[in-house]
Amino acid sequence: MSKKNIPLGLYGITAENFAKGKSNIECVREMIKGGIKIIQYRDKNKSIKEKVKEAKEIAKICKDSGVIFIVNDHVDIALLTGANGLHIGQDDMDISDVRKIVGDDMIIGVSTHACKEALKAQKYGADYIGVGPIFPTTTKDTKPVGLEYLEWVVKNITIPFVAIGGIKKYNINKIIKTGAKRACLVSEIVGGDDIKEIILELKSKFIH
Ligand code: TZP
Ligand code: MG
Repeated sequence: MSKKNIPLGLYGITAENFAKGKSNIECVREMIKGGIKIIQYRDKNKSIKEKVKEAKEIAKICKDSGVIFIVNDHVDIALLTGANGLHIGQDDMDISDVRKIVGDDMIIGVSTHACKEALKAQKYGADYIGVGPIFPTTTKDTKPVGLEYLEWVVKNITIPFVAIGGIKKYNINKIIKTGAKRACLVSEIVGGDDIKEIILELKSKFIH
């Protein structure tokens, strides 16, 4: 299997604010118990010191479980923790500059909200893109792009992509119907009373 394989199915992201008192570490452990194979460490509130501590711990948990570990925003933390990947947004460094820093083996993921951003990410060497927010969400302050953009990506983009934003148990079928093979549900998973149970239920909806 390529070192850059992006697993099909669910993509997990930490979000302590939505996790009903559970820590990021606890959420990661439960997501892995549910069978999630790729986890992104994302935290917009903690100090760098706290993020480094947490990221190191999550990196170890992921490594011990054979789960792909991605760091959001921080190229330094990704390198420091030996992460498999770095996830960046549209206002971050250019992909080609990130590539120069992280080398060829690290996965680079890029959030996209429009066709031209997806094409650009693909052209400049992203290993996967995030596609969304598909539906309205309170987890991120970006306006929803709708299913049409996802449908366009399914038809026109050849690198792996992950649908994200406002996806819940009750609407994930709309995502799957487009032909998308990967989805990220942030608050629906970490905010669940039983994270493992929710993941098992969601996973059963993906037929590969
Ligand atoms: N990027 C696009 S939408 C989003 C991110 C990180 C948040 C998605 O969170 P939720 O709770 O699944 O709507
Ligand atoms: Mg970012």
